[in-house]
Amino acid sequence: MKAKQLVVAVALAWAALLPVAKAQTNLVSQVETKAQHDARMEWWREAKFGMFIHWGVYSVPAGEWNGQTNYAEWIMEQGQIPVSRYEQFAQEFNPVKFDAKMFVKTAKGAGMKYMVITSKHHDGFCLWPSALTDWGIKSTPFQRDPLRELSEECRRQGLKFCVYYSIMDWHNSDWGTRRAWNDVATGTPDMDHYTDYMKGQLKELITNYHPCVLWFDGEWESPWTHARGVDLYNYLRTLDPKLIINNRVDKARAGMAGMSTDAAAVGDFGTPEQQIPPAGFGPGVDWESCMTLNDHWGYNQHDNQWKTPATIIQNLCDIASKGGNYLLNVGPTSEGLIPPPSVERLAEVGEWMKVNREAIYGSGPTPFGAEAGKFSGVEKDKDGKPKFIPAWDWRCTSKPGKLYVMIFNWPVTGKFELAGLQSKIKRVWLLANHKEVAFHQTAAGVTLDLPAAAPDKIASVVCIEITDKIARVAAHSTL
Ligand code: H79
Repeated sequence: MKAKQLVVAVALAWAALLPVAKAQTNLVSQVETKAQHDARMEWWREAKFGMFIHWGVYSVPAGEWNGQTNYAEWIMEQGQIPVSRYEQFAQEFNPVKFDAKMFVKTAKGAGMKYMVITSKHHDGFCLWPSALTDWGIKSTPFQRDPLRELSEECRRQGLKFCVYYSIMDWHNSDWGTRRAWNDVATGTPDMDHYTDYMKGQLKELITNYHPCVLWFDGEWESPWTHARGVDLYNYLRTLDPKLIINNRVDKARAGMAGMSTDAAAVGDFGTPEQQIPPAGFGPGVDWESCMTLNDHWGYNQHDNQWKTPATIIQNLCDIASKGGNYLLNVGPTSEGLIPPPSVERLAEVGEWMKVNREAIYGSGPTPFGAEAGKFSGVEKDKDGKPKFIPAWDWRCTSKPGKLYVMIFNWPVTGKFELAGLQSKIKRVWLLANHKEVAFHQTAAGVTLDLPAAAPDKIASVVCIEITDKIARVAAHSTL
């Protein structure tokens, strides 16, 4: 790669900060103005960071079946476990250590603003006492309702409570692609009947627990159709006009990249899974990257591949700088505990958020373009030649009149050059200690005179206050 790289950041990055109407082609959005849509999405856009919870009867085998140890919430399917055998796990699901207060406190302590819990995963097991099936918490020794406890506790502690619901159902007799090992199913699959079941269950969830988001999944198999997705989306919005619904309610998701490919698709936000898009998607496109803390969603007793606090915090910065939300997963045990390695890491994220929260909540994307943060552009080798420092060096978020530069690799020279910034700077300071940072602004950009040592070993945030409402950034060369 050549040392000199032209980064074309201007037009796109500039546009990323301007409110531009999104083409709304789906049925419901036609009766919702842009202002109404923005009002409905407001808390979600502001929140930026949420907790995903994958919890169900699969936490009993804890990833292990027939000598294999790499399973989790897909264990029934991947192990081809006869459903009658799988059902027996319910008798061992007795999470007496479950404490909604601790769950919510753990999320809140990490700086998360919402939680999304699996009300029903692909195995069909219901984490609430549904009147429409016995397959769920009702068939366990645990005669409590985790969704009620969590939704009430979320309300008490000021978190938004949301639920995941799988469209695909490996247990229900009516799901159209019934598995050969479903030895409890009877009759012939009937998707109309199944859709009524789903609607009945979703009505229970909305009426009883008032979720703020419905997070669908398992939409890809052929029995689910675009028409069913549109109908379901409209039905749910009728039950609760404020509800936010992800794009997996429809059929247009481009695999794990997660964004809808069809303008006619319904759904309020895109859902990249286990990945962060290389850049944002421009104005008017809402998205949320969901990711695991180790290598599984559901609890796996053998999985110790925990991400470091640095990775988690830098992922959060990266996602925010591209205009997305971060939905970070925990997989509680069958005793009802969030694994301690998860709790420890989330606490570290919380320490960072305590200091740097204003760079994340309610922030907009970087005006410099997603590529700009790859190089600081000021490091020189001993011969005075420009030298690359490791990729993904810094990220930036924005708010009216402010830029937040989140530096991952502190420049050894203490000089940090932000090429291309044209807005007049009023003041620069470090969030970590509120100390002012001297700066030198020229037509080419600004050089910050940082202290020798990074105030935060993972991501130090510099706030740049500018006189303009929106950062003006020129096309620039980073080196
Ligand atoms: O709940 C967690 C996982 O159990 C679930 N989604 C997260 C949030 C998940 N479902 N499937 N997968 C993860 C991986 C499956 C991927 C595939 Fe496909 C299904 C490959 C082919 C069919 C999705 C649809 C990707 C391409 C088409």
